[in-house]
Amino acid sequence: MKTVFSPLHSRRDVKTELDGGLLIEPHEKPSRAETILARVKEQALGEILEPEEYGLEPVKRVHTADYVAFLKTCWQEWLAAGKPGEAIPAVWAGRGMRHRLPRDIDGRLGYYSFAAETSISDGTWEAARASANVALTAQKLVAKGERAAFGLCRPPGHHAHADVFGGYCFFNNAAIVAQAFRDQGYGKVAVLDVDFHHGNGTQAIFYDRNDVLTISLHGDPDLVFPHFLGFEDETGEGAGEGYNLNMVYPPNTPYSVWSQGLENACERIQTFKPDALVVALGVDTFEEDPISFFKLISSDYLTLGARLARLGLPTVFTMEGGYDVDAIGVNAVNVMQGFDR
Ligand code: SP5
Ligand code: ZN
Repeated sequence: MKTVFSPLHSRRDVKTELDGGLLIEPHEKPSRAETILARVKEQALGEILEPEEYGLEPVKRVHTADYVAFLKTCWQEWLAAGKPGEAIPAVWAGRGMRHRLPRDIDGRLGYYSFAAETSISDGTWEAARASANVALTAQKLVAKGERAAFGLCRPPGHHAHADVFGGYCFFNNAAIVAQAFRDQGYGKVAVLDVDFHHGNGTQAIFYDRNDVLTISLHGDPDLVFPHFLGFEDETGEGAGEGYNLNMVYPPNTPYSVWSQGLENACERIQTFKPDALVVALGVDTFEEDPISFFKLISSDYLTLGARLARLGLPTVFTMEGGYDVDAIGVNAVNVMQGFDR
């Protein structure tokens, strides 16, 4: 399988993540992508390509123009306001307040975000743009006839809504790929999200549509991030009713249990008969992941990849989460090797 990778990912290198009341070194850090790339090379998975430039048009098919413009200038606005640290949202429109875009940067950060753990600094915009280009280049490879392609995206994307960032995500790479397939004439697309966390952004973007099926297996949002979306009674709305599927699992879930959800997902995908599949691939389901609570082991990722291959669909993988950097390369590449085998 071919891998798409951009060295520009390293332009996102924030120093802070608000966690446990402290500003810690971020879980979502450059070494994640470098470790996966090293494993791709070590295993000779296949050719490694740099992304092509697709501009902002395919990004704006799923994100609003004002949100994209905000991300572009956010860091400069923050600096211009004379703030000493990294840009961190700290105020939101709570219940009873107005969802109105303020002029001040603190207000604007809150308006365009849903969580405070995702700091912004110099280079975040460039890295997020490159990450979307990585995803779109992987999509193009598959549209041109590759059976599958690995978009080694960083930063990740699946938590980003049309106009909201958070969960380390800015542009929803999986959604951008799904929409690109649609815009190129693929009639139906399925997005399967196997990251430990709910793919809230992807769900929200396609919630009222029946041309993109969204499925996510994840830790119970009653217990973990993103807390306010991802429950099993969220099944889609309007034309999209029946085209969103959430499966939630408790702490210590092993592959033997999680994979029953995967089977459900695969059956739903087969009924849907999509023309392409996007896999939002997080490996934070790993037993040693520092912020998650599932118990998948490294060999499970080979089994996962093999199962996805049996769907027999043109498939684009977008890299999402996974924070045990020592194992992230083996686990992510195992999915690809299981798929190719
Ligand atoms: C793409 C992705 O996987 N995003 C995840 C974002 C999770 N953000 C909240 C993290 C909270 C971590 N708290 C960890 C406490 C562990 N002791
Ligand atoms: Zn995750």
